[in-house]
Amino acid sequence: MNARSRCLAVSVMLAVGSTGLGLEVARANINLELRPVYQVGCVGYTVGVGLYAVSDDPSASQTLSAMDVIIAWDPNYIQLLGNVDPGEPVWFVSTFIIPDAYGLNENNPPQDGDGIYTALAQPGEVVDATPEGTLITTFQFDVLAESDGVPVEILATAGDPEGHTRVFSGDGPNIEVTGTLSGAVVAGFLVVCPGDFNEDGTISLADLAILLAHYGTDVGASPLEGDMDCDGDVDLADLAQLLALYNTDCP
Ligand SMILES: [Ca+2]
Ligand SMILES: [Ca+2]
Ligand SMILES: [Ca+2]
Ligand SMILES: [Ca+2]
Repeated sequence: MNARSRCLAVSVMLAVGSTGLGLEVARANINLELRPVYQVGCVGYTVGVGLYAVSDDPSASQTLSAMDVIIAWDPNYIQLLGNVDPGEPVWFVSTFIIPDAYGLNENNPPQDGDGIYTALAQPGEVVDATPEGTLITTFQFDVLAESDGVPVEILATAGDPEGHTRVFSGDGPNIEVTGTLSGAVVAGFLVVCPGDFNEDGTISLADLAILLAHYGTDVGASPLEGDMDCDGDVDLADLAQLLALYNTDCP
């Protein structure tokens, strides 16, 4: 039995199972999520948007062998710089392949607001998608302009001819297990006066107090909460930058 007929046989069995027994027989799927769901980046700095594969079975991981993921963003506000993989899993392929079959990757990384990302597991290996979510890769964007928030989306389909976002199971060849797709929002914050968190025109004790109140925040700190270097945390590097500007006025 070749892969295609095996695939058909599985579909037929599932169809018979669901109608014949009146049971909900569905292969569990792998959802794709972009995280964090919302973040503020400073104009001129880089933010990371993580692509996660999430088992939709809350009690069990599922395996995957490959995926194509179409992402879309507003290039007027954020610019794709590429993607950075975590140390684990180690992908065989993890990039925006050019040329792709759908006219989506006019460049690597694509710059015009859409692109199709491909991940392939090492030959003969599979990758677990856990219920909590497995980080596949992190898309890096430069924040170009101020905004209340622009979406980074995962599109089900795009391109000409039409390409699809697809996740392939590690259980066998050509078994698609694409679940739900959910995106993220990136806001752009323009830092007018670094260190002036209360926006009164001077860097003083009130600003230091704000920084200290948020000191130790690991992720999600806003640029007005003491995050001087716009990396989302409030740590010693931020405190040092504030102290270097302490008791000065905004330029
Ligand atoms: Ca494109
Ligand atoms: Ca101030
Ligand atoms: Ca920081
Ligand atoms: Ca830091």
